[in-house]
Amino acid sequence: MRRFDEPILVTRPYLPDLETFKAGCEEIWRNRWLTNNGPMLKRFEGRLADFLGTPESNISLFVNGTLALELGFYALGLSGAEVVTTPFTFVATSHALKRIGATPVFADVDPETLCLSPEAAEKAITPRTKAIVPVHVYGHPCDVEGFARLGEKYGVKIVYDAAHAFGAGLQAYGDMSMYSFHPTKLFHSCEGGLLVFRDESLREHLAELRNFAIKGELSCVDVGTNAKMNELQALMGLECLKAMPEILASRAELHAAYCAAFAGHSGVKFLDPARFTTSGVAGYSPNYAYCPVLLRDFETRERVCIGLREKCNVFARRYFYPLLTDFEPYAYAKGTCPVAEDAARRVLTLPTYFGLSTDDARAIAENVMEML
Ligand code: T4K
Repeated sequence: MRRFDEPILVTRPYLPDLETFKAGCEEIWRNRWLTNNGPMLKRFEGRLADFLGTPESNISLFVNGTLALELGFYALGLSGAEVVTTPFTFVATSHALKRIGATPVFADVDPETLCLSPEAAEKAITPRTKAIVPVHVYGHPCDVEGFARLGEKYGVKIVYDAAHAFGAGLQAYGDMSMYSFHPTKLFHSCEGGLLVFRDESLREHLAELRNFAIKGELSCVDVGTNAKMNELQALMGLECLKAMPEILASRAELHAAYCAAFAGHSGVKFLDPARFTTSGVAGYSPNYAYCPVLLRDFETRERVCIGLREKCNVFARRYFYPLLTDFEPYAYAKGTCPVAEDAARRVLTLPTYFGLSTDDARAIAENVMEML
């Protein structure tokens, strides 16, 4: 069993070259402009649009992913509606719905990706349903074609929580997608959130909503909030964006190293991140933002998770356990999604980040196998 001298955390943020970052700070100092739609923010929006191949008129930046989701849901008119979504996610997905007065209706997940299943979602649709909110969980692409069919058949919006999926090439799908730029994501801007939307007429409303919905000095057109990204965040995002190819390559390498190290072990099940990826045609693929494995049962998962901490100094995490429906605000749906419930009790997300070596990944895998 290998004990690491320094703690190995589930993730570490990519950090750009400090001297280049300082040069960007000097520019901010010269501008003496720190937030409220500043020049760094505009440059960052431009570079993101280029990176995604999406017009700037169809994207909008926010201070974090949660407020981006909340304002996106609000701008799409989902207040008061039922929205079909997944319990296998971070609490922010459902919190953002609840906070605008929508009701999350939970449907089960696909066992191979742990993303919302279109078949299960369809069964949960009622006349009050206005949207479906799937999550590209761990950066695994959802069955985007299946959801597009549901959107058309029932006339409901498809809004992706793509918090984990930046760089996976999924921006052309759904009415809207939200990317989180939190430091625990493979790409970040210290904190941040990006909305990509199909209807460009939303851009102006979203820009108002993130700035209190004030218009000029003399009018206020809606109940907005303060969700503006500041200039230092935008600078961090600009610098990290330069490294996206290396960041993506390192995640894919680590995923391959873990797969090879565990190859054929009956006690460790890998998901199928590329299950809904029609490579070459649609141009999207998993970004391997996280490395989840399913262990045999709850007791094994707990033993391995605690053993890694205590014996090996490795801090794997149980994303996403407890399941949302175990939490008080969503307990009304407890017991309704058996696939998600089983996965939450068996999942362990292993460390993966730019700077972790494939040798370290192999050593972590060997430690796990010794504890099975
Ligand atoms: N939708 C989904 C599906 C999401 O997963 C999230 C966020 C959102 C929406 C909302 O997006 P944001 O509003 O966050 O943009 C983390 C993050 O806080 C959260 O952003 C993320 N999902 C969630 C899955 O994970 P914690 O409580 O696990 O974070 P924490 O502080 O324990 O950090 C995790 C590991 O990363 C630790 O081992 C320490 C390390 N770390 C963390 C930070 C912040 C660093 O090494 N450096 C750092 O700067 O929630």
